[in-house]
Amino acid sequence: MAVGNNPAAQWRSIQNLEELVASTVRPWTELPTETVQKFQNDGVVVLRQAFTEWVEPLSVGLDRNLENPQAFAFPCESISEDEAGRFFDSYCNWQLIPEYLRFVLTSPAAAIAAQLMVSDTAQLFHDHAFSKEQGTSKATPWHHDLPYYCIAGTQTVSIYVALDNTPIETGVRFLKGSHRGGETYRPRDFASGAEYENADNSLVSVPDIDDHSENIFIEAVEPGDALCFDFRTLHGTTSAPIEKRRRAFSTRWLGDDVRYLERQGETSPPLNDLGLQSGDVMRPDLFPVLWPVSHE
Ligand SMILES: O=C(O)CCC(=O)C(=O)O
Repeated sequence: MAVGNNPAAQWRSIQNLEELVASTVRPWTELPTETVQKFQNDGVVVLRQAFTEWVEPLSVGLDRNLENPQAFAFPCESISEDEAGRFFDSYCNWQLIPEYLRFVLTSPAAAIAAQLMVSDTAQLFHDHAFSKEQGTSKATPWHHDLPYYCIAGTQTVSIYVALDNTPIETGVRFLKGSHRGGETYRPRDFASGAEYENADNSLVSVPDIDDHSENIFIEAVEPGDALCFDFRTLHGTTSAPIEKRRRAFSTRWLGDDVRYLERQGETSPPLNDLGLQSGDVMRPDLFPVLWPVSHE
């Protein structure tokens, strides 16, 4: 497959989503107050073994995604033929991959998201799966996720569930407190590291970040651990070679204050046809509100 993002299958495949949401239950898992405070303060926290029982089904789901990328939505390859390894990601597949669907509808992710965001509601934005194969030595460029997305708001979280053991050298690093910096950084292409074209002059370039400064949050993770981070928190990796494949399955969550935002440049996912105007609530028929559980 060519490097880059290739729209493939239509992700909006479920017609009776409301019914499905109403007929499923997402469990409550209480987070310690200190964990929520740490997330609010640092913009990132690790939850150890929060999703252990999900590692196997999510790995099966990701295998479907990896083996037949074109059968699913937005597969993306970030390694060209003259580079070693494979860096694959794909998003908006929760309606297409049964294991991902079960995770969003029945795992504690929604309850965890609501608590971390300090939000009454948790609305699913999308899922995003990643796989870096052995031999890949491509850095994930430093970036934060908010400007890639057609939304504005401060109550957001990605819950990035590790599916493999990942040592400190090749794990995702975060710049602690960067979600509170007030800047919005120009999105960058994962394959080239170059900035996307964007007419929005309020966006600034990501500054040089010292990978080893004391403000860096980096943790070795095991399968079932979750890295939870605000959409505004800067993150990236070094180019240390991947010695054993490292996969992760992430879900992206929106809280009470999030609204649609018409961006001036390309967004990723490219959700250009939502029929919304800046300031509108994100459509619950496409982005279901999964917390609170309606019939509890
Ligand atoms: O796994 C990676 O290298 C990148 C993850 C990432 O950028 C994200 O989850 O937003």
